[in-house]
Amino acid sequence: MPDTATKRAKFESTWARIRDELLEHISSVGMPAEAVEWYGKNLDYNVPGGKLNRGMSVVDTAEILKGGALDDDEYFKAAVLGWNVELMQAFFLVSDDIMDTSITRRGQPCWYRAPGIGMIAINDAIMLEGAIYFLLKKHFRSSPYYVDLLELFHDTTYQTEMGQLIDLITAPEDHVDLNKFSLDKHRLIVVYKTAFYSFYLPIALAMYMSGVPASYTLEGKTIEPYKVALSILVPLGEYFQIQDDFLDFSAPPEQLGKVGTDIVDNKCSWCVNTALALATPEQRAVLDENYGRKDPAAEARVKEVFEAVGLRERYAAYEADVYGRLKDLIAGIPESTERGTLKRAVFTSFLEKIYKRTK
Ligand code: DMA
Ligand code: MG
Ligand code: MG
Ligand code: MG
Repeated sequence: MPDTATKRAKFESTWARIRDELLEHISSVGMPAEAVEWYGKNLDYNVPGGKLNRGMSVVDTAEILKGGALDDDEYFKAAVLGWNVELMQAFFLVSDDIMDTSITRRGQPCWYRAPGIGMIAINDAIMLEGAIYFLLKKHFRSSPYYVDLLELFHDTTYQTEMGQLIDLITAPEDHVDLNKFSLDKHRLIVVYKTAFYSFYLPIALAMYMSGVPASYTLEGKTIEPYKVALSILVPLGEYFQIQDDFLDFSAPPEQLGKVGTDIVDNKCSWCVNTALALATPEQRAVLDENYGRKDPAAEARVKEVFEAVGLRERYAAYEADVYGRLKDLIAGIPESTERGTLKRAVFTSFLEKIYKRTK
């Protein structure tokens, strides 16, 4: 198999065609040149600059399920689905940065803070979402699994929005009450706001494209492959968001590409929940006084408590433990060499992409 850089370059090379299809379409329905130009900037600024893990996972999974290289047509179809996941990600991130009052994303100002953009970014986010359904219709309208794709994108969007809702209402701007946080609440938030769209969506898309049926029989047992996939990808997504929470506190912005805002934003993150469980009464008082305050000195005092309770060591222990548990879960997946069935490598490949990530 080609190395990651080669795979990435191949996936990135399909973006220009997809972008042109979107721009040609809005031009063909009569949008003026300045609208086409605006949309082009929106697409270029917000879609291709990330890690592309989600998008590339569609292609990788399709290859693993086929058991060999995709032909040009199969590759392009998988890439369209992959870029659709990246479009969905861009739609969520542009909105998320407004709601989280974030500063930077992927090493540049958040789109709503870029010169001349402001709240037009809300409509730009909604147009990024619209692009998904334009591309699905254009490339999959005559596929037998078109409705499955549509439902999957719609259901996943709705789940993510529910997750964003509970993320936001658990973090009111004007009222800090750390008693309302818990690791159970955290799990619910992260499964809904991250795991479904970042983990289940790309794999399930590749499964539909590869003709994986809703159920099949293996050694006399009925397997429901989409449910099996969900049962691995939800805990994998939970791990990924815990990494996101930890990096928000611990990683230098130059490395992360974004400035962490969780402490100032009063977020129910893994870090504050873990610190609450470890804090002495004095440390707890510091957290109560300083968490969720729009003041860099208060944020620094919270970070001191995070360091003092040993959050970095806790995180390292959590990561080692969850990696082992996920490996065991994956090893338990019933597998066969038959076409159209689930393969363990789909999940190992995704796990290895995120294990010990630093950005
Ligand atoms: C991520 O939440 C969830 C979505 C749906 C974008 P977040 O605010 O922790 O993301 P980030 O740290 O990238 O702003
Ligand atoms: Mg955010
Ligand atoms: Mg957020
Ligand atoms: Mg975050």
